[in-house]
Amino acid sequence: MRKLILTILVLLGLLANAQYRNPVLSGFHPDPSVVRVDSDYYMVCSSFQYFPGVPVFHSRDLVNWQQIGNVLNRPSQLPLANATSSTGIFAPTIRYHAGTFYMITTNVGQGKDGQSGNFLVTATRPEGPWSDPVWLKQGGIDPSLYFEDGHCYMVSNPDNTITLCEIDPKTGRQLTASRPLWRGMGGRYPEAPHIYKKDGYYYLLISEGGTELAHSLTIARSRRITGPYEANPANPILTHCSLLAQNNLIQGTGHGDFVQAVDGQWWLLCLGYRHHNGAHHHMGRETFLAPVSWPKGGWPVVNGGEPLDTLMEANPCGYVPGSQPAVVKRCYDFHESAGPEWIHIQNPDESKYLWGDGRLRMMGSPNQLWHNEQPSFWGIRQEHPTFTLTTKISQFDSESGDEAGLAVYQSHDGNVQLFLNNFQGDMRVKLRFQLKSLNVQKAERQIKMTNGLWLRVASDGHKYSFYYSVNGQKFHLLDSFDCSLLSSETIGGFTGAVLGLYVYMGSGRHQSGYSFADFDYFDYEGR
Ligand code: 6LW
Repeated sequence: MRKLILTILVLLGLLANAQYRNPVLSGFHPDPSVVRVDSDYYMVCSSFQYFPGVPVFHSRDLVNWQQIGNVLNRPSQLPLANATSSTGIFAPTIRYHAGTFYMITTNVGQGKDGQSGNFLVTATRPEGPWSDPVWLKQGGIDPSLYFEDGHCYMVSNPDNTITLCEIDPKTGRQLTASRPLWRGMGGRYPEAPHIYKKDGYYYLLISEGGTELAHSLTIARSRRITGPYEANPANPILTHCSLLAQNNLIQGTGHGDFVQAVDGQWWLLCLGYRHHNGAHHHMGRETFLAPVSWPKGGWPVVNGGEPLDTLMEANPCGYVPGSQPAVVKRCYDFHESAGPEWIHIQNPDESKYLWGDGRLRMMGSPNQLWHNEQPSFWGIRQEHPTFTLTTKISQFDSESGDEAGLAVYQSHDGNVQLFLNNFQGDMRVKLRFQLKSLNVQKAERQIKMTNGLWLRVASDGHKYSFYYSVNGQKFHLLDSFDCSLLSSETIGGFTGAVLGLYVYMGSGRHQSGYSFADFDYFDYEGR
């Protein structure tokens, strides 16, 4: 019966000349790792300095993904005190073995005893709860797991060398010495290793070239897991650093994981980024999907050897053509839990975020967004180049120097704030950007707040525009900025834009209590 349904789905897809749009997970969702359990797929991504960490997504067709939770949602699993931007959680791997889900990753600069450290956590359900960390000895980043015949192998990249050891996943004890396997084809940063077994070969998929324009996927294989590994003569199996792909909107493709679908077809989920305004990307590294074939001779070929595109002529099993939404609306009115997609910068003080009764009351922090020290901030990733986001501040209990508003936050080194400021008892709306050592106030208007203040940020993919309104009907433009101001090329780092609410106590009132702002809603529409 199941076979029949699968065949019908495949035939329907062929008839429909199926296409899907890339990225399948847009916005700052890098370093994807994927696993299939029966007809369900689960994917995880990196989360860096944000809490909760390691978002988990579910899909039935590899194209449409829904976030079902976060692997690391307790401070005991994810200590992030003083995690600077782009430290914290690097690339995770998700695997499933004998009824247990495993997620293995690195907490950079924030691990056990303040060191970078690799650890794994386990769960019986992908949405959690996940265990506390089991710390591992082998260093390097981008750890991955491979299970076979009662053995559990770990690979990572200490000293820029893909290295293997056997571990006891229950205790974290290392059972065999760390053994170098491969250094790639000579590109910088050989990383992101994953092992798969097919037709008697162990395949070792890695990335090299760095997570920028030269990023590449390369592969080697061996009859024994411990090697020696021979490199694919046709490496790299994916890169957009080629004459063929140089003008492609998608760049930096690499860091991927294979998965075999229910119908036997293989797929790659990998990261890449979309350039806007020339050679800049501000939405971080996103997740792309591509078909993988294994022609005779046994080396995998990604997307028939062609570069990836935003429109892919391929048909994952179970995918219904046209089912990717063109418009995504997310209206949060704070009556219920805000959802797993909401993130804080570092570990939050939960008592500062009170929601319910249709408003979010956020207590201020003495730390500004550029301080890199646990500001009061709560937001979601910018997932669409074109979007509009509106919020309303209905109450601002403040003293002179305090501020509350909206921020487009790429890192502590690059963010834009649109905010209400108590200036010696007057209410002012202001716009400011932080760009490395530049801190510039761009606009200021004195306002009368009777019904509240509405703040809006909108983007057409090229610039961010910032508006305010005192009645919720007529919005006034304060200023616009080129999106490349917040790009990874301008600021650096591994993260992309996050859109959030924040409250800052510049007044010093925190010594006697808290300033707070009430936000009535957070209304996001992306295209
Ligand atoms: C990650 C590495 C990489 O650990 O960037 O693109 C690092 N690949 O594999 C941070 O995401």
